[in-house]
Amino acid sequence: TTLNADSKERTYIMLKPDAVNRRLIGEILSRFEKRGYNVVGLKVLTPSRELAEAHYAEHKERPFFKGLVDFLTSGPVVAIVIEGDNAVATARTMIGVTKPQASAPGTIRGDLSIDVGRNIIHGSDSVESARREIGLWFRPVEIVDFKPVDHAWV
Ligand code: FUP
Repeated sequence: TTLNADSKERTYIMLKPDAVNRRLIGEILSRFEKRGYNVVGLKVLTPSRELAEAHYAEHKERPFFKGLVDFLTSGPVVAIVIEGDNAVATARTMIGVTKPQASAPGTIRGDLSIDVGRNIIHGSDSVESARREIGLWFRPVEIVDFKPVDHAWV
């Protein structure tokens, strides 16, 4: 696996309660690791309503907002910070599009989901959103400064 030691771009990835319930954590995390990204933040939590609403604030006037927040707060999620070259855009490509049935096979949603309301994963849509979302879900001390080493012993 190639390690991109130079780029420190970060994105916020979240495995939603359906992914956790379906025991897809390892399957999904492994795709990012195998692609060459570093996991620099990782935790399991059941989000508060306040946190879920803040995360999806841009959708607060949409008809699906309450259902979306009900769903996100229904059980544990996995909050993840992924770091590496072009992390935001590449993660979005790996995830697929919002509607799983329009997501190509080979993408995470396209391989593992069929329902827009249960689309298993979130990924930040821009570097600016990533900064905001990482700040919402993580304290600075919960994110590591990961420097890939030369490979004599790993
Ligand atoms: P994405 O960036 O692909 O996660 O999509 P959006 O930010 O547009 O939507 C966030 C979440 O709202 C989706 F993951 C699922 C939910 N949603 C619906 O339930 N119905 C819709 O029509 C659109 C989004």
